[in-house]
Amino acid sequence: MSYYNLLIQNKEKNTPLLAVLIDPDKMNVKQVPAFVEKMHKSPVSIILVGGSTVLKGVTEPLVKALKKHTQNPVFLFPGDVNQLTNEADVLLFLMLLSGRNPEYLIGQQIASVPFLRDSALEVISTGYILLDGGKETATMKVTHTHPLPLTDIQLIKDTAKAGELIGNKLLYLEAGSGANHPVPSEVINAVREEVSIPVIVGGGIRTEAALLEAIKSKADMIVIGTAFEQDINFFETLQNLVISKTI
Ligand code: 1GP
Repeated sequence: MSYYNLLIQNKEKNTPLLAVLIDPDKMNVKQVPAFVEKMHKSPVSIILVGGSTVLKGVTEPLVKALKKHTQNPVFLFPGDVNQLTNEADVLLFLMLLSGRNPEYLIGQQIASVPFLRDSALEVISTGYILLDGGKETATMKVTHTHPLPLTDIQLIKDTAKAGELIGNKLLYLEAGSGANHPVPSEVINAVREEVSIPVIVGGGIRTEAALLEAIKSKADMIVIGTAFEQDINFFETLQNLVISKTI
């Protein structure tokens, strides 16, 4: 079964999946075994790998090391075409729906076709919506785009719906890595009611309370990066959460 079908099946359970985001610039292959050991004792079931700016050539060895130590699927979450590798399981094929920069709407996607044409990666079309997280994030700087304001829920819903109508299979609501505040639950709920495809939420989730908020608002997948980067023991705070481990 495809990972996308597993995500759809999981959506029906109304219990989110938890993913850890690893930035290949911030973890080296030697750190992988200890990281994976902690992850296996936590409810994290998916590993996202990617970043806004990642040095060429560092993603593939990292993914290879991860796959050597874990059965958990690795989803590429690339900031650009240089982060593609066949060592992963899935590619979140991102379209930056919140911005108006053609390079991140279609340019990088076309540039990746020579690689993808002969790749066995499962490609999942993903509408990426950058929302105001209270500070300037790397994604904003790299893509030269502005996030959508949280005050305009209608615009956020319309953007999400447009993504679904275009054919996106997933939506990613992003407050930005290291955001001051995560995507509020009313925004997650509004988008989830608007679309029928799974909704991923990430950015600025650093506390158990913030995570509980995302779980309560029924995000289909919750992504945490910085909190694990800063403290590998953050995994231990997650033991008793109601998280799905379907994947
Ligand atoms: C960033 O949504 C992810 O793309 C995770 O954000 O690093 O703030 O957890 P954090």
